[in-house]
Order: sequence, then structure tokens, then C-alpha cells
Amino acid sequence: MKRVLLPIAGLVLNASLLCPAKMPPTTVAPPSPIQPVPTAAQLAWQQLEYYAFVHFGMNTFTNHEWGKGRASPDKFNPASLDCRQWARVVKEAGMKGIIITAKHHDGFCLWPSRTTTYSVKYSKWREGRGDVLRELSEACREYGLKFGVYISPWDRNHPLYGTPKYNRIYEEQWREVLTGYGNVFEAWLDGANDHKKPMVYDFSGFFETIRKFQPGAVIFSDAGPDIRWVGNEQGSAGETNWSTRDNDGSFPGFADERALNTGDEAGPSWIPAECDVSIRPGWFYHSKEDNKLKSVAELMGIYYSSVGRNANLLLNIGVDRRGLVNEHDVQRLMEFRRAREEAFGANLARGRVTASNVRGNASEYAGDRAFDGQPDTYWATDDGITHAWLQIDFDRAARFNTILVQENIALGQRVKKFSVQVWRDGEFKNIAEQTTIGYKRILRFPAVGTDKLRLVIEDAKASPAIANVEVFDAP
Ligand code: FUL
Repeated sequence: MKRVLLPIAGLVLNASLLCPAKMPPTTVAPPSPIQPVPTAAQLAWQQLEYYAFVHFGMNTFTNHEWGKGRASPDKFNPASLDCRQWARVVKEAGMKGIIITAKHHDGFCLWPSRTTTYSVKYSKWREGRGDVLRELSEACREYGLKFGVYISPWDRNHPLYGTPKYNRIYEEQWREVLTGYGNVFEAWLDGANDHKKPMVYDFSGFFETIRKFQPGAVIFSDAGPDIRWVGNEQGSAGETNWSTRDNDGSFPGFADERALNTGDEAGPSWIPAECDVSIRPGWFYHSKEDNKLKSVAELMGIYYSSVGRNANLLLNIGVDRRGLVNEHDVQRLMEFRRAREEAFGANLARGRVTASNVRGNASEYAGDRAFDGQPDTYWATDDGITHAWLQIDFDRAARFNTILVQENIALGQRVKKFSVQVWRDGEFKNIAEQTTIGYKRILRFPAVGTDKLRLVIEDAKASPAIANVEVFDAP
């Protein structure tokens, strides 16, 4: 049999190669984007989905969360610091990058800054010649990870803190870090301030400085400008989560947490949400918390309420006094990775795809484009069609409890309301209903067995553009 089939297959292949122009080139224009849309940097950032936060510094050695900036620099002395171990662990955990506390509120700098006498340069560690940012940025490059930095504006050590001159010191710290260590994907800052010595921060000056030295980086704070805080430290984005935001009147340290959690449907700026949450009770490593790490079930819950709700997940992990990701954290990270692989390893969405409407009846916008595994192709409807369905008739009856849906956000976030229906007893029945989709939405529901599934777009700001649909039977 084989000998007969092979030449025939070869013939078919050759024939199709000889007449590649069978399909007429389409003249159907893509849907117009609805404003606002993400910048290239925001789009690339969103695709990272999951990356690590590392709180490491003087607090690691003094057992504090908010050091006062008075501990001797000599206290900072990681005996066996190995940033390549961090990178290896993070990579194996399926995370895409690392954001490090280059300076936390205590003011201690992990690089030999010229702006202060409170840094690695003044510690005994490696006779003052160590530079954590150097090692980490190099390790990230080696392992193909993104490198990001958090520099706290609040500085409890710097003598000029509280005076306008400190704003320039802080900008200089950003300049040093953003010009000394290669590409930085995310510049992270909060609005933390000293109540006894309040500081009037020049945030627009800070943002300008960051833009000047790393124009490709996204800037995170509770008020953007590029990425917004999600409004809590539990890793939970709103069920409704717009990447659009009305940012007027908010600045770092002063923003409405409820609005940050959901975004604003009519918001004029594209500022998607990031969920920062720690795998441990605290942000810095404390050995007494070694048995208090979040369980795999808790981490999965966090994943569903962050990545599964159109936000990125910035998970903080424990680097201990040796300068290594602690064993407890390593183990939990790997268990979490396996749990995600089990949940999302086998996409069951295989079958014949139809749609209630296809843009210009063109194959390039047909329903099957949402099932082809290509993030750049998508199902789209004609202009003005904001209620439409996409149906898959499974090759084999499927049993599932999870659906993953993605919009093509390069065209803006469009869907306002959608539902999931399955064919049962001769009709389509609703099994789930939600509001926004955005870059990624994952819905869970009690397991159903069926041979037909419909994704119904109930309402949208403009004709929907659905890039991907996957279906899972997650444990
Ligand atoms: C907050 C800080 O006050 C906490 O210590 C921690 O660094 C958290 C991620 O951000 O603003």
C-alpha cells in the first residue's frame, strides 16, 4: 500500500505547487481599528503574560519588608549569589522575564550608583566590586528572558529625599540603570512616599527620563502611562477588564483601585493591567515563611483571575540570603508549571467551523482562522455586525470545562459581552456568559459533553475580531 500511496501524494503536492494562484486574491479590507490601540511595546508586553518579580536587597538580610535605610551596607552579603540560577529557574517555570528591585524604599542600590553611598559598592560583598544588575541582566540575556527594573521613588536613606533636588537624583538613578545594562522591557515604579518627610515627586520628569533612555520599555505605575496596577496585590483583575482607561487626575500613589481593577469601557488611553502578587506572604524572603507559600490551587486561581482576565501576571518569588531562589519556591513554581500544562496541554477544539457572518465572505476572515493556532489570523465580521456566532462541530464529541478566547487587540478591545453555548437535547444552551475578552479570557464551567460549541458575541464596540479559541478539559 505504502508504495502506491506515496507517489500519489507526491503528485497531489506537486500539482498544488504548480498552480498556487487557485484562490483569488481577496480585496476585502480588514476591520478598522477602534481607538485606543496598543503601541508595539504594549502589544509585545501583553504577549509575555507571565514573568517574575524578585524582591532582593538589604531587607533580605535584615528580615524587613520596609527597611528604614539605616542598616550598614556590610549587612548585604549574599554568600553564593547566582543570577544564572534565578534565570534557569524562571525559564523552567515558563516565565518570560524578571523584574528586580534595583532599589527598594530603604534606598540600598543593587548596582554601584554614583548618586549615593548606600549601595553594593559600599558593602563587603565582593569587596565592593559586585553588581547584581550586571549579573542579572547578563543571565537574562543568556537565558532569553526579558530584564526589568523597579526603582522605588521613596528613599529612606538619601539625604536629599524630601527636597526638590532629590527628583534629579532619582532621575539620575534611572539614567544609570537604563543606560548600563542593555534592554529593559519594563520600568516599574510606585507612588510610595514618606509621611514624615513628604516628597513632591516630578512624575512627568521621571517618565520623560525613562522614555529618553529606553524608548522601547513600558512604564508601569498605578497610573500608567503604559501599564497600570490592577488595584490589589492578590493577583485578581476584574471580571470585566478593559485595557482602556480614563487616566485623567490619577498619578502614582493616587488612583481609584476599583477603576484600576476593571479599566474604563470608554477610556481614551490604552493602559492594560498587571497583577503583582507574591508567592509568599511577604515580598522579601523570610525563612519563617518557607512553609507558607501559596498552594498550586491558589496559584491556578490567580492565573485564571489574571492571565485569564486580560491581565499579565507578575509573580514575586523568594531569593534568599545565599542569593539563590529558595528551594521551596523552586518546587512550587515547577508544580505550578505542571498544573498549567495539565490544564492547557490538550486543546480539544478540532472540527468543522462555521460562523453566522464572515467579513466580505473572505476566507482570510473565516471562522476557522480562530482555530488555526496562528495569533495573527482572526475571524472577523462585516462592519456593523456586533452580534454574531462562531460554531465548531467537533470531529469527535468532546467533554470540556474550560474555554480560552482571544481578541486581536491590535484592532482595539472590541467585545463587550459574550456567551458560550453547547448543543444539548436538540438546541443550543447557554453554559457561560461574560463581559470583556481582550487579549485573553479563560472561562471555567461545570464539565459538559457535546458535539457542537458556539461562541456568541452578544455585543461589541465594533465588529468583533477573534484571534483564537481553545477548549480544554482542565483538572
Ligand atoms: C509596593 C511596596 O510598598 C511593597 O514593599 C512592594 O515592593 C510592592 C510590590 O510595591 O508599592
